[in-house]
Amino acid sequence: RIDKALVFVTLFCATLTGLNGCKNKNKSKEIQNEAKPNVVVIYLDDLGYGDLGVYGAKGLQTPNIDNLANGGVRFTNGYATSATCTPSRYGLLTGVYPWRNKEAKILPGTAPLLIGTEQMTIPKMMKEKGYHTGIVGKWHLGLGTGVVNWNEHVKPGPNEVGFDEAYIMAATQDRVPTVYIDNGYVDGLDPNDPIEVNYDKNFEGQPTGKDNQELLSMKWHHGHNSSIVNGIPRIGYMKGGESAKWNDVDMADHFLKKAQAYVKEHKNEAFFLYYAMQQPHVPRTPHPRFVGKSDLGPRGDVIAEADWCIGEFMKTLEQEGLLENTLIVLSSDNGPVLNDGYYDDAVEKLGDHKPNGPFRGGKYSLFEAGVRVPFITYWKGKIQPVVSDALICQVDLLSSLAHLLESDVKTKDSEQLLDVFLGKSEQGREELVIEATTRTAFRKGDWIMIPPYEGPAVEEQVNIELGNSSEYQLYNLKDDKGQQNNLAVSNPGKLNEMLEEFTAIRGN
Ligand code: NG6
Ligand code: CA
Repeated sequence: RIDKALVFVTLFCATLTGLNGCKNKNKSKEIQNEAKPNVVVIYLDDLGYGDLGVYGAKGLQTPNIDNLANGGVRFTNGYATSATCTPSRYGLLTGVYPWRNKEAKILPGTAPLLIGTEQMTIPKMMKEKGYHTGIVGKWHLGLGTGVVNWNEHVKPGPNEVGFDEAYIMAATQDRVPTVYIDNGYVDGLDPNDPIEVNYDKNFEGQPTGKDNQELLSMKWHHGHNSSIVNGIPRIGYMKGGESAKWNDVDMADHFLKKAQAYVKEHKNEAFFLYYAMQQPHVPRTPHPRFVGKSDLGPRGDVIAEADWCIGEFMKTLEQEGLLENTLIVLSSDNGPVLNDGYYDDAVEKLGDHKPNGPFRGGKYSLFEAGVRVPFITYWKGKIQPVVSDALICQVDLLSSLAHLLESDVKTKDSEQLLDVFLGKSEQGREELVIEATTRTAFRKGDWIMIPPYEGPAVEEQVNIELGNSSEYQLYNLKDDKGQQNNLAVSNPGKLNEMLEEFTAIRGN
């Protein structure tokens, strides 16, 4: 009889476990969860410091991201490592300053994998701790080892540097190949219509943005005059792969569905998800549901679209009962740009919105707005709402997440600042080296020092001040957020101190 009763209880428990019913089982799951929270990094592309409601946006609403910020830590001194995409993503995932790698520049769609397969990465560190790891969205860190055949297994790529699952676009929305890649295989490819990609020359007889303006639904301003896909001229040439080509206006929904499916599939194990959204990078192609959602034209509309996606994604976490057990980090890979190569009204409809917030410069710039980005952490029940002025950088996530997971992984450049990320401490970094198109500058405390660089003061095509000058520049960001008052001449003591420490870190 006792045996029978036991069997019955066990069966009863087994049945209820799925419905969160059996106490003992749940307890062990709780203990496991306590030590192994899920981590989600939501990474936007070219979103500026001032582009969110909570950071002062005008003519555009971002209620879902604002909710995260208002319920978590909103950083005012949060940095990407670099003012462009590839290097920032490299710094985020490897915990190594991108300027240490000479190849960490904006990559074409045919570039080889930038991260060494032996290198430590956030997903690798998490895998070592028993996590399942996934990426959905923009990769832009190179694929393969040289010449890639897009019709075969494309590797090495994200799967070889720590991601168990990878559903990506290879480079950017404005670069070929304009297809999704599902764990190394082009999604939806018809073997009878193979893909060819070339960044140097066109395939015979294929129309281009340069020669076939009549075929365009979006006009190029600079660059972006090679192959035409969905009426949009791109960077680079591509032939074939018709059935695999993405639909630009559906991209946000497509990635969202993949991110939601990933969560649902892995809700019963600890997971790390890198959700790398394409907005508001060019070409800005809001789904028709979002056209006109902002006063700012397509650039504002796609930010509203991204915000909606994040709201839907949060709903999924909530519905799956994962909110209390998931740390969310939201940031952007670099600062804002208006005209980045297409005519899309970003300049014309700007109104009094300030994508760069109070800062000078923008994408590509060594001034603050190139790298100072929205930075938010959220963890329901674990993080108390606060605005933090602590100095932090995306490069610090590797060591800090390692600490959270009780892993001893650490890199020289990645500081362990878990308490800062959790809003329990304001003791951030002392100093930081920032980078923009291979140039570097040095922040220490409230001060920033930009050494002299050759090159134009303004990149005319995008109308952004790059930070180049023949003089040293020294600013006190506390009183001078907009970097208007160069103190290099009046404060030579500070300049020398900064220069010495900067040189020691840069090693030249
Ligand atoms: C630039 C492109 C720009 C954008 C950028 C990469 C031209 C003229 N400009 O070369 O449009 O694609 O690369 O942006 O082609 S990033 O956010 O991925 O770094
Ligand atoms: Ca970017």
